[in-house]
Amino acid sequence: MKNLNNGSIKLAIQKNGRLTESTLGLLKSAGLEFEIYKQQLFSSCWNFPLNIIYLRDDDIPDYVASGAVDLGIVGENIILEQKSKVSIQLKLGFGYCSLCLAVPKESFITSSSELNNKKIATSYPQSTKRYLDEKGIEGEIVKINGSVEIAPALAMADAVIDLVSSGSTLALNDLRVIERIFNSQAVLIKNTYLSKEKKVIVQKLLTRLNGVLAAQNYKYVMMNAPTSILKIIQKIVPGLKSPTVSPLSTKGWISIQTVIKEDIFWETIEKLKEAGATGILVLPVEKLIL
Ligand code: PRT
Ligand code: ZN
Repeated sequence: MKNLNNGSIKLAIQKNGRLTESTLGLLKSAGLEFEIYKQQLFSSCWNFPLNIIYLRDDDIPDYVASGAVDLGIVGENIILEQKSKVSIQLKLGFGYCSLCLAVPKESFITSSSELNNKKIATSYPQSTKRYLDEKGIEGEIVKINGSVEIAPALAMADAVIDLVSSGSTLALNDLRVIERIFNSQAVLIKNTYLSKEKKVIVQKLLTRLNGVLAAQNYKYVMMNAPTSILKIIQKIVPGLKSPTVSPLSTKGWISIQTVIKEDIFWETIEKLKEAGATGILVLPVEKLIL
């Protein structure tokens, strides 16, 4: 049997589920090379001291908290449900969802304050209990492992507390959201007691992952502009430090290269065009080390 305690760090990820594809994509984008076969329980990276362990998502926080593995990638919702003793290192920008309180469309319940003595179906009993306690509500929690949304139609519950992303499952089951309890996304978690040697490797992995995540937030932009509007352009796109400016062979014109944040991309492009920039070329950023 292969020895996984060989000085490499161990990262647990979801074996087969909603987070798997994005997690593997992120690791590959960070330049980690490994192979995966179906039914495989772990992979070893051949260009980084990392073993990837494939687990059910619910088991990942305990494996990390106990030190059986050093790192894990899992939904924040599971950390909040299990109150795991792990430290969240990075928010990974995928697996977005919210834990929501929902009731049948025709229900008279319009707010959480009307849940006293009502039955609430959920796969998240601890988060639900905390929520009810905070609100001072005495509700009866009905724990269900899957297909929570069907519980009201079967008269098993008056309300549900479940994860929602697009909202289509709720709509299909004639349910409406009346409160959002918390938002969640995939996170990288870490065991709180790592050896000095492992801390060094984890830091290297964090630098790589941060590089990929930061790059996703930026676009690389090149444009031409009359030299006379350089000051205005610099105000619109300050860049990471300042934009790169080089002369064009056409007199009185310059080429400007910079990065623009994804969330303000279109408004920035509009401002640049209004200011007089032309030939705006936009490229994705592969890695960005800040
Ligand atoms: O087998 P394993 O135990 O590993 O996986 P699992 O079946 O328990 O989990 P999985 O793969 O379904 O989800 C893994 C993680 O994805 C969750 O812990 C969340 O962090 C995240 N995530 C993001 C979601 C959703 N979006 C989501 N929509 N997890 C579940 N759902 C379910 C929800 O429970 C509901 O049934 O999808 C339905 C609602 O989706 P919409 O799009 O119709 O609103
Ligand atoms: Zn699960």
